[in-house]
Amino acid sequence: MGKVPHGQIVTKTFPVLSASSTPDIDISSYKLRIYGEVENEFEFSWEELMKMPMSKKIVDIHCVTRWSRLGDEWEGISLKYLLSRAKPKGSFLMLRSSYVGYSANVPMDYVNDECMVAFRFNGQPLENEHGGPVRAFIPTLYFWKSTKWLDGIEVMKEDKPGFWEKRGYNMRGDYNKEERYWNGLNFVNKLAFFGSRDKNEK
Ligand SMILES: Nc1nc2c(c(=O)[nH]1)N[C@H]1C(S)=C(S)[C@@H](COP(=O)(O)O)O[C@H]1N2
Ligand SMILES: [Mo]
Repeated sequence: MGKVPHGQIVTKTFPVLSASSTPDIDISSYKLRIYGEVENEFEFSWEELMKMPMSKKIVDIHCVTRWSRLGDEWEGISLKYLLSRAKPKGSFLMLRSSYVGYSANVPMDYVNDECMVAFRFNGQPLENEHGGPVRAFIPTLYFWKSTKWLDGIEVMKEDKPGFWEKRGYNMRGDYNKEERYWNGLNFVNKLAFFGSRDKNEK
């Protein structure tokens, strides 16, 4: 376990933070799309994903609302592995859930071996309210970057704000630098995106 970042409080509960209600995902029609600035665009079915190598990591998570959980076991497909198959030509990601219109931008510099498309938590299938059956897991950044009910990984040449980043959260969200809320860059983004929302975003 790493050290607790400045300004965080450790909890043993697992709060649910959702900007929407919890969607019901039918795995028989589920597709994970990897697209955008990539050499190989992919659409993986649930069956195809389940055949991929899975890894388990013991990792801490840090929410921008100041709770941290230490040492949970997360299991899923390495995001680095999935990206290596798509061959990115850009260095920023947008992690999307079209089910609820949520998105979060993540610089690829922050994608390490602990980042994954996650299915299991402490040995159990992820609960729906925590993003089950499938969520992004990006423990290198504040937890809002870990899109629940993930079905799209867009690779981008330029960084763009996601759902919370348009609403004043930090463009990067590095908890070691306490990058919580808006900064100069967010202000510019807010102006640029004011009134213009992605079609698949609420
Ligand atoms: N689709 C979706 N993903 C999301 C959110 C959300 O509202 N919708 N909230 C984010 C925030 S702010 C946090 S802190 C974590 C919370 O995950 P949890 O509810 O499993 O604790 O999910 C992130 N991913
Ligand atoms: Mo959060």
